[in-house]
Amino acid sequence: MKFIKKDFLWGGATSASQVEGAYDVDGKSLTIAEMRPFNPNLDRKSVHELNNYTRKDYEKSIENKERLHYPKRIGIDFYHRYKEDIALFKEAGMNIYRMSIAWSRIFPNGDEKEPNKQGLKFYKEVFEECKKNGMEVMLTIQHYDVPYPIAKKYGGWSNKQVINLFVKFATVIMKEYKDLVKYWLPFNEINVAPLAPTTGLGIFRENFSSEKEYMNAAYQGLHNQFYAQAKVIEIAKTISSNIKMGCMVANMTTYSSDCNPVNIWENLSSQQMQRYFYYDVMLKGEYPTYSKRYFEEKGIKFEATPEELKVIKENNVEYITFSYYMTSTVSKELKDAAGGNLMLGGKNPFLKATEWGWQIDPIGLRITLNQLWDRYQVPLFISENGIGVVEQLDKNKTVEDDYRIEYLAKHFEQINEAIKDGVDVFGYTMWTPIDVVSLSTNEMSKRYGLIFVDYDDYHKGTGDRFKKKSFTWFQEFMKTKEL
Ligand code: BGP
Repeated sequence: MKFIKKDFLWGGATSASQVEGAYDVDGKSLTIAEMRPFNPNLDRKSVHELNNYTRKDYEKSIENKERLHYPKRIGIDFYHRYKEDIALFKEAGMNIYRMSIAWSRIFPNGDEKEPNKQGLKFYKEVFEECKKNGMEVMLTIQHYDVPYPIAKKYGGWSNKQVINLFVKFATVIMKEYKDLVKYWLPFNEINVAPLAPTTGLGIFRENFSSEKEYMNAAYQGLHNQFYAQAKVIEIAKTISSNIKMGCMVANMTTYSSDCNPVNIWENLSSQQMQRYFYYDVMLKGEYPTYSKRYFEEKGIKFEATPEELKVIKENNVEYITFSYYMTSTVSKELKDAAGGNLMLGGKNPFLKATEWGWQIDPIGLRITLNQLWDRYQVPLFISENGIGVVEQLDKNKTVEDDYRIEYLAKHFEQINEAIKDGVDVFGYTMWTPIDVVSLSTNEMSKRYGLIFVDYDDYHKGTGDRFKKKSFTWFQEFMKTKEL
């Protein structure tokens, strides 16, 4: 395929808690991510039930010295092997690496006076390694890994004190890394917060007397993140003009299940509250009118002061990044059954799905890019996209992952089409350049990488890295893509 855009950023994305391991090394504290229970027997299509784990389930894991049941505590040992990994990303031809920084390494308790020097040193070395290898860094400041001490002492993001802790953390790292990191994303998939409050906000259901209180806390937490992000943008302007602030949304594009206007409306209103609401707040700086009706009808209440709203209004992001894995469908019937909160929508008879039920839709990416461009007219970046598959090394110590090559090639083609449509897309980081621990299932066996990592779900294996067929394909694509 001939890709028409020359100065395009191509790379891979990972997150701290899914790759680093070394969960208790050099002063780091435990995070929510590393305490998330692991249930290897769970049916693949119902992994989202993991959101029902309770505080007790999480806390039990602190006592549990059996680290193997908590795969994120070992990750792929990126903490010790990052040089090897970054060299492989370079060899693949990548010119950007999206990664995240663990708050728990910099302020392990959240409220220390001084940052942890060992944590700062680790990331400086990683960023320098990226520079040395000709890669830009895109840095997510929080990627689903609220430090447990913050969840415990402050009750997570619904507490406004957490805003100050986060802003302090972000300020420290912006000052420290302003010359090494160009692209900054305060929160990963900010729209997942109300859908999975423990993962996104570090708040637990049992801390609230009713479901209603819990939802109020979730939206309070979300508002606090919107405000914290705007505050960070405000401060960034005083630190360096080199810092480019963007947002990151799990872009759950859906279609109406048919052409019945009833369903078309339900789809639109669901797209408003699951996608546009977030972009609207972060790009237009205001809570959109439709959200006010939604909150009123659902009885959702949270505190947003005039001062906070002013900061949100005045400090918007410069560009949009989003994750794109699949699309699904929406109907009134489905929505009613899910109580309005559809995480995974309905089936689309025109699409094939992965083992986890994620429906593969390359054209949906072109549709999404056009929709976002029409509505916001800011540069767009696909910060996650990829296919999770159960894989094993074959006798030649590789994986013949033709399905991944097909998945990536078809999505690249649609990005190209969107660029021809006139959409301003400036980069792409695949999820993932290398196998990592899965976010939702906590397994190693849901693999996304161009590079195979020799660990199983119980971390048996050498941890060694092996190139899959898709690695060579991508390398070739990088050499031959341009006109
Ligand atoms: C996104 C997250 C990533 C990631 C990816 C794949 O929502 O930002 O952290 O892991 O999804 O999800 P999973 O690992 O559950 O397959």
